[in-house]
Amino acid sequence: MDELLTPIMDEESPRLLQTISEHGGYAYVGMAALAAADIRAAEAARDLAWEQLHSGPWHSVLPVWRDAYSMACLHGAKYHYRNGEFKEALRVLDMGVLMGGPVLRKDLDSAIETLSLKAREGENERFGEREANRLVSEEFNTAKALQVLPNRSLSCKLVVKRSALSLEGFLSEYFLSGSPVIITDCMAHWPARTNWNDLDYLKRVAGDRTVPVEVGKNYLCQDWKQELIPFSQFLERIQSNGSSASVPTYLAQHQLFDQINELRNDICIPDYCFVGGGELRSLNAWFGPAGTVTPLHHDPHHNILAQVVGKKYIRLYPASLSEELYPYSETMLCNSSQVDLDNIDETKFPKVRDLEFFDCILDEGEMLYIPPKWWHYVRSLSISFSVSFWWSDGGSSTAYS
Ligand SMILES: O=C(O)CCC(=O)C(=O)O
Repeated sequence: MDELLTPIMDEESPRLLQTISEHGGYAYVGMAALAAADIRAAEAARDLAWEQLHSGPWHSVLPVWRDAYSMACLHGAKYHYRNGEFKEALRVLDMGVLMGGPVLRKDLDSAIETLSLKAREGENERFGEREANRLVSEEFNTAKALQVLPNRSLSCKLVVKRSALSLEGFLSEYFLSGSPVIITDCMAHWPARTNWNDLDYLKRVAGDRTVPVEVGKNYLCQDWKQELIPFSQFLERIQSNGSSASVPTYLAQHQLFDQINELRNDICIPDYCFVGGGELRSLNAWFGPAGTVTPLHHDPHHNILAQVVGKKYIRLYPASLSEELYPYSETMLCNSSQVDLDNIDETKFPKVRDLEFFDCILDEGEMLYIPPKWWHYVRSLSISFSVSFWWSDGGSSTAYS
């Protein structure tokens, strides 16, 4: 019989189950023992692990429960695979990738690869010669865009643009002095530049995958929430999200490229990220409709934000202006500003009004370098798909002003 192979789970199960019972997870261990042959037991085990994952703050969850969750997902996926329920198997495996632990990750990834190959069988005929069904059209009107942008947009200092900037130029003129720059003409060779504006391509490589999305105005708002949905549903939502009144769904700051190999193969890590001798920290996807807003905040890393599809407005304030930008005092939010740039309360935040900033409209095929700790506000002006590359400092860049 055709089976999903899980060599690591086969080897690691006794040790994992032993650890789980040492931590009192007898009900889980009982269910897991039956899970290979009984889908209801596999689902019950998954529910028990899920409860543990949600029993407190994420960092306080015992790591073995994350591996327990992966294990139950793998049992469920094996059952669905045997029954020819490939989409369901993929959904369960993605849940394991998104919520599970590291020990069984390789089994999850290779099972996903097997299922993706299965889904591709016979697709060449269907996806051969055809017109691309484009996600974003060329039309754009700056005057119209300005109507939705924060006051004073594009009236202060524009971020400098450099075409195909050399690594030496990047290091000496921007990286070492901690200054932002837009680099053009450096990502034309990425397959993503054509593939990601092709709706059929995105549906084909990722349609059945489960992804985490944010729903609501932005993460500082009360009604903001997170959901796990199929990527095909996400694509439908962003296409129907034309009216500015609707609440945007944003696939934001997600390590999508660790999850979906086909999309990882569409991008290249810019050489600029290796300048300074630091380490690449994370690659994140930012994919959503027009009107998504990432409120004013700063991050500790160097950042290249590569605009693959669509356009974004970005405003930057130097790190030296932190005092004037009223950061939240709570630890969790201390890198976010209390100032809503879309609606500044000047009585509460009088110092912001006349502050100088840099801004730009980042266009398809352009990369923006954001130095560490620089405050940034980002608003998408069309359907937009960007990738951020964060890397740490190797000790050579000193000026964050
Ligand atoms: O594109 C966005 O919405 C936000 C990007 C961002 O904040 C980042 O790359 O650090």
